[in-house]
Amino acid sequence: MQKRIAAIHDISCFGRCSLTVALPIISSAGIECSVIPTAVLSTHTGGFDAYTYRDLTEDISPVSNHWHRLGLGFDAIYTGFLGSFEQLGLISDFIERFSKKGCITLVDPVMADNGQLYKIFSSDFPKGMQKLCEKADIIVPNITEAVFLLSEAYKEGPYTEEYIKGLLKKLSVFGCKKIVLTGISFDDAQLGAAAYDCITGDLAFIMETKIEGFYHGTGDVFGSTLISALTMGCSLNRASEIAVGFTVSEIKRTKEAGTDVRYGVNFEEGLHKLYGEIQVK
Ligand code: PXL
Repeated sequence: MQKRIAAIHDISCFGRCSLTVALPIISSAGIECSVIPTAVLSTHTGGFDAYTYRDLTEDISPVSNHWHRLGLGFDAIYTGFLGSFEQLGLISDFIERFSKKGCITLVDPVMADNGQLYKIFSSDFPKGMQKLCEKADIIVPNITEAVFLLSEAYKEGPYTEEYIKGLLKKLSVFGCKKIVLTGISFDDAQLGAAAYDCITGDLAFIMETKIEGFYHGTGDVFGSTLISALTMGCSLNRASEIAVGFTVSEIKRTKEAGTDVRYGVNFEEGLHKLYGEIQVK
């Protein structure tokens, strides 16, 4: 039977992130993608002035209630950028209501990057996000989000293996089963992710050659690819390899084209590769 994912993110109308990334990637994997938009913005918040912002907090419970009455179910729930502090609780309730047995809940604690909390979030947001992470099977923080979840100070990379292992161990106390920590580096040449199984203790580093430049929406390209691969039955390590590989190849194409980094990555021209790669034989 065809798989179905509920993707809960904002719609940034321009700039390739959140739902404008999650929908096409999940669909290209052959998975039905239902959406709950958390906010509508004219652009994402990274580098554009005077973007519009419509908070959709009031719509979440009515959508959830309607879906409940329809008896809908999901093979995975994938959450990202939330539009208000209150949404943390509403999405937590949504997860309790809709995560049936076998449903994979992936929480991307989108709130910070490069050592900084996004300006639109209050300083108590990370504590609230920690509670939502406790509801997840898998969390996919970047290093900045990991230290905010742990109330630790941010350190610039490169990192030592001990430091990364320490972060993963501390994050695993939240009770999730798996963690994929993104944006890790052990030297100046490579960048990648750590895939950690909190139950078995298995840890894999998936590293690729670093491409200079900070491209927006890459976390969403990564998360959408990861949840698609996991939903189709890939192991954590295989799904992480596919997600790192796809994200890096799409950044490469964008860098070669010389596109403004705020415009996100050209993943559209790589989507045709995903379907075949994600199917488990
Ligand atoms: O890609 C993360 C993201 C999602 N949504 C909005 C953002 C960002 C990152 O800056 O601003 C609105």
